[in-house]
Formats: sequence, C-alpha cells, structure tokens
Amino acid sequence: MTTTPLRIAMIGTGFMGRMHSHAWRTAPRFFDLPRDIELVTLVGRTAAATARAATELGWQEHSTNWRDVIARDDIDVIDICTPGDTHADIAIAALAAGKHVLCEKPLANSLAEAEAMAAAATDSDAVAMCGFSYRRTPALAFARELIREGRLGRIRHVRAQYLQDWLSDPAAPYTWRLDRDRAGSGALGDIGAHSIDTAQWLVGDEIAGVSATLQTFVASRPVMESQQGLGGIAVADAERMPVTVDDAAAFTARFRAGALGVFEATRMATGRRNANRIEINGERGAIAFDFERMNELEFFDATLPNSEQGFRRIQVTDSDHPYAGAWWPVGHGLGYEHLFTHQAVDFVRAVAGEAETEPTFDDALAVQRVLAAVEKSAADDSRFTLVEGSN
Ligand code: 4PW
Repeated sequence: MTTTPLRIAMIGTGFMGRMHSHAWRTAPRFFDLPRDIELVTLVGRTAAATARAATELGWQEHSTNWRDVIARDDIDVIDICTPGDTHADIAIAALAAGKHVLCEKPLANSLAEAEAMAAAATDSDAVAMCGFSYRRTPALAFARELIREGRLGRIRHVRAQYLQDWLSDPAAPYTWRLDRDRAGSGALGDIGAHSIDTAQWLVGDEIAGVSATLQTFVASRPVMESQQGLGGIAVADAERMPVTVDDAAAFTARFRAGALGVFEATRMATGRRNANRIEINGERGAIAFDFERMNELEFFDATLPNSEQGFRRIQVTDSDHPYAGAWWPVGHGLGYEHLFTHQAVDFVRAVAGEAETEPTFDDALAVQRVLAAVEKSAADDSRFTLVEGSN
C-alpha cells in the first residue's frame, strides 16, 4: 500500500549522517510502516562535498542552507545530525515551522539550550525525539521489559560504564569532539550521556544528585591531516590545538527512589572499543549488558532456589524479543546500525500516532540536567577530599 510519503531533510553528512541515511532507507524494507519515506534533501556545509554525499547516501537533492530547507512547505521532518553547537538553533526553528524533529544526542551543549528546545517541543504538535539510539538495542529493550514486570524488584545498584579507546594515543589528532564550543563536553556528553539516558530509562527513575570528577589526560593534540573513523591521522610536526573538554568522567549518583549509581565514561580505556556496559541489581534479580556483545543479555533471578541461581546468558535474537522479529531467523545477530533503523521505525510510528514519542526532548533534558550537575560537581574542588599525605 502506498501512503503520503513522509518527506525528510537531513542536516549533517558525517558519521551520524551516513548512519541515519542508511536507517531511513532500510526501515521500510524490514518493517511495516504507516507512511512511506522519501529522502528529499541533504544539507551540509560545502556544496561539492554535500552533492557527493547526497549521491552516495541516496538523497534526491542537496543544499548548504538549513534555513531555506526548513522554510520549504514540502518537507515534513528535519533530522539533525550535526555537532551539538547547532542543535538548538535548528531544532527550535524547525519546530516553529511545524516540522517533526529527530535530533542527535546529547540534546544540546548547555542546559539553557536544552531547556529552550524542550519548551519549543512542548509548544509544538510535532514529534520531537532525541537520538539516544541505545534504547533501541533489543537486549536493552528486553531488559526494560523485565524491569517493568518487576523481575528485578526494587533497584539498589546501577553500574554503568561507557569505555572507548580511540583517543588513548596522545598522537591521535584533534577533532570537533575535543572542542568544548562545538561538542559541549568530552567523554561525558558524547558517551556518558548514553549511560545516563539508558540508566534513567531502564530504572524508570531520575538521578537526584551526583558527585563527580572529570579528567583531561592529553592537553593538546595535532591538527588532523585526514579523517578516519571518529579520529584520523596527523603529520608529525603539525600545529597543536588545545583540548577543551574532558577525556574521562567518573561520578557516583543517587536516584530519587534511593538506588545508588556508579558511572564512568572514557575514550582512553585502552583495548575497549565500544564497551557500553550496564549492570543493574535489584532485590529480586539483576541484569548485565555489554554492547561489545550486543545480542546478549545476562539475567539473574534471585527468586530461584539457591542451588539453581546464576547469571543466565539470553541471546536476544528471538522473534519474541523487541525489534528482533523483523530481522533474521534462528538467532542470527544484529549490529550497531540496526539501532538507528529501529529509531527511524519508532519515529515514523510516532508521527503517525501509532506509538509514543520516546525519548522526548523532556527525557533528553533530564539527561542534560545530570550532565550539568556532573560538571558543576567536578568544578567544585572543595568536594574533592584529599587523602592525608597527598597534595
Ligand atoms: O553516540 C556515540 C558517538 O558520539 C556513539 O554511539 C559511539 O560513540 C560512536 O561514536 C560516539
């Protein structure tokens, strides 16, 4: 059946731009969607590169002016895949023009911007969703179902780590992710924000307070010669740029209902490529997850007789598991890109009124409040108690 297509414009041609393009194209091929999707226009900074990217990624048109694109009557959705410094301007303008908005995470570079974006979303009838894509991992969505059914009971511990190592080499070049003006913060906002969102979403509770430390291990980095993945290559005698964000963040947290959280985010954990991990222990059971084994969830049921207890490894690839039924038979696994396809599916269903929008800009604002509290706590040296004999 053909429907009036949902006409998309996407802003940003980098890693996330490529990923979202793939997701928009793939979603209708594997999921039954209430609306057809049309990849109308791709917006980038330079005309030639954007034209090339539009052809490669399957967009009909290209532009270098997001304001012109938002002003068009024939665009329904603005998909924001740019660094955080432009999220607020684009999202607020798009919502004011009545467009549905999907915005990459973290929502903004500051709490004030995030508040303005959440207010714009409240004032609009359009869908405004933030791209905390890990919510769309089948194993984590299944963990949430278990927690909501009460299988973990009252939650006591949340232990979340997001460990990467692509910046562990001091010779790794400077990128926008190391510039506070563009990225807002470092490991904290780039990957710690995922842990905060995942934790608050799984537990169904918000963090009430934090005690934090931030650390920058490499104070300056050489200018990049050519991009490769998130990082790239620099020539030996390249000019150096100051790093203005954290390389690593660590904090303890207390949830409103009393659970205790321990969080760590770093892009310098040698050997850990994308270890987005979470363990939650409740009165009746526990779950443990590591994105490096994303098709698996560990589940511990404390209500079983002692003699039968132990963590069970569940392969979350069954047709009864969230999202998994649309894909491959008999336990063939999924990858990172599938999260974004699921996100596109959920977005289109929300636009059609068939599903709740989640995460909303308010959910993303709740993450931003924690990011701001972590930075405030880390900046307050009086909270850091020196061990006797140290200085
Ligand atoms: O959102 C995150 C990024 O900014 C990702 O999920 C992984 O870490 C990949 O890139 C960074």
